[in-house]
Amino acid sequence: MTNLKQNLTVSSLAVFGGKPISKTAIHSCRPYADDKEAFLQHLDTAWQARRFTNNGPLVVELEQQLQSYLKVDHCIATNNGTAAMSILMQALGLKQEVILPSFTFISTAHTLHMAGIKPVFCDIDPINWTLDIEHCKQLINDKTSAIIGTHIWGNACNIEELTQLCSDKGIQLIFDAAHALGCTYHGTPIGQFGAAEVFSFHATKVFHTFEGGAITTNSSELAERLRKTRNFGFNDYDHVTLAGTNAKMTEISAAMGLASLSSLEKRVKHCHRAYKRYQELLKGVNGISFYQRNTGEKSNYHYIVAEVSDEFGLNRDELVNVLHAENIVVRRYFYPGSHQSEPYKTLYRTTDNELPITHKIARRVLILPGGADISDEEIDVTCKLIRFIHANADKIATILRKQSS
Ligand code: T4K
Repeated sequence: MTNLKQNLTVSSLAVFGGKPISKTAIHSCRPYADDKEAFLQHLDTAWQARRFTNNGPLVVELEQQLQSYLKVDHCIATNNGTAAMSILMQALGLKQEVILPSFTFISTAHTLHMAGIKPVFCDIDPINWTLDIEHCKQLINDKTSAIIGTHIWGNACNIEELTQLCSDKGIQLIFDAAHALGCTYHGTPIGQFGAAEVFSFHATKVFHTFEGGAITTNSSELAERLRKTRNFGFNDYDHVTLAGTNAKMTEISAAMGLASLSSLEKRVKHCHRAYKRYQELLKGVNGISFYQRNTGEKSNYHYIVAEVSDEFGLNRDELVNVLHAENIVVRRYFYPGSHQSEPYKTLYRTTDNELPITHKIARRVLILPGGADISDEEIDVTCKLIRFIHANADKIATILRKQSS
């Protein structure tokens, strides 16, 4: 699959017209596709029963298994993480202004905006890259109805301080745990903090249902409202008791979830090994450092997150261009930050000076090929290439910059 150029030279790089090092794309988060037999068995059950959606038995079973895995009272499965966040905002009655990090997937800002709520962008901590509490405090005003923290790359926010702050101010606290299945905070599984937490089970995640998501909460009253909101507000066959939408998970998605939940820990181990292999193979490369996981906590290591600084010799975007040409599809999650994406850039004009850490990290972050399906060979090729680029950075940068001027 890879075309290890034996004598790698600057002129043989694909960005300068050479053959790409990999014939097929090496992705940052290619979905895993094991457990096929188990998936087909679950699917057959749904097929025989002619039960494909509307809170079917596979969805109910998956919710129960997730509840016991996460040690939380309620799990409400949905058709994706964005819809889960949307019905949670609706069920909690969020309004006016909500504080969130700019450095997260754009879905959260969009969900607020589309519900008529102003997203107020907060900066991040320079080490953990989660909400900067001091900045949060400055942004709270009498219109603020909630704070949404993102447990970025599975690293928990400072939950204790955020909980205290929200309780002092009388506002809601919820968490975007899209990256955090299988991760802990103070040894407790993420999924039971704040009023509720939202997971994504998108195909690119460490546990997936093709598309899917879930909300977890210890509040029975909120769980009941969420179940109704997920299904058009129906209370029974005929009675609609609140405004709702269609955010239901299908039985096909639940079949995938049931087939692969028990192998989650195996995939976490694989991701951890991949992370350590990268650290080992890129040790000593100036200008490449790895995002630190919270000490003493369990992490799923699903995203291989690096930071590219000036010492590398090429800037992050130049490195991305060279790697993409070689068919190595590294990503810049979450560049340029939600505050610099439309419509927020034009509507609110939050400047980079107001969010200096977001600005810095968004320009340095590099998601390397990883995920539960990554092979040693793909990691080795990627690292070999990055080492070569670093060793020849002056020459490569000179040609690239001449070409673009
Ligand atoms: N909050 C946070 C913090 C999030 O990161 C996300 C989603 C959400 C909320 C919202 O949850 P969902 O509503 O999505 O459940 C991807 C995912 O679509 C998205 O779920 C994820 N975060 C985000 C970080 O990444 P894209 O547009 O970058 O995906 P795409 O299609 O470029 O795929 C990524 C890589 O994986 C590519 O190199 C191709 C490869 N791939 C992808 C798919 C889907 C495959 O090889 N096979 C596949 O089937 O957004």
